[in-house]
Amino acid sequence: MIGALVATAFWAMLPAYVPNNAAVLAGGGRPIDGGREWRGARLLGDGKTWRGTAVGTLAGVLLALALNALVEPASAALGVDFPTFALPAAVALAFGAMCGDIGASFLKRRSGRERGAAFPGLDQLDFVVVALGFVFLVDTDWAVSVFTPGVLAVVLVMTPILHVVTNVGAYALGLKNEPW
Ligand code: CTP
Ligand code: K
Ligand code: MG
Repeated sequence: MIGALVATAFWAMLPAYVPNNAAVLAGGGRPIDGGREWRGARLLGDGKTWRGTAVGTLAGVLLALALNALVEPASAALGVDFPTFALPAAVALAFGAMCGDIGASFLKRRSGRERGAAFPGLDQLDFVVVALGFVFLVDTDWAVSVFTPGVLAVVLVMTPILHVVTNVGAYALGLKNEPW
């Protein structure tokens, strides 16, 4: 029962989990804010780039399409009724994750935090909250059927744990400048 909830939560959120990690690998180039400042600090900072955002979003969408192709064998193997992703839902999850991360950087700069500074709580949940918000807006019936209260509860507990583990791992591998 809990295993099925965890498996469903992980499957349904994978298109939102991958973009931030893909952005770390792809990042660089022109910052979204073009170097502009607002109220004495960068609008977003050099850590939010057009290329990272585009590649991150694309990676999440492609992952959703790959999961669609695997849905039958995966469901049969685990005995779980995994959902497929319509394109609008996939885009909402992937682009929502990137927007949540960008929004968090905006808040970090407003609160005097330099690029790379930690903001515990926000760092671990920003992308999930916006990804879920977007997908509930864009594909409401699908989102309501997939993200039941049980699945949502698992997402809120599991995401910070996965975030910490993947970021410490990326830092240890030298892919990321900070372990958060
Ligand atoms: N990245 C990017 N574009 C994005 C998000 C991330 O290019 N939309 C890349 C950047 O190279 C960034 C790295 O991924 O430095 C790590 O992402 P993150 O930790 O979110 O950015 P920070 O550099 O820590 O900046 P901030 O303090 O604004 O979060
Ligand atoms: K971040
Ligand atoms: Mg960071």
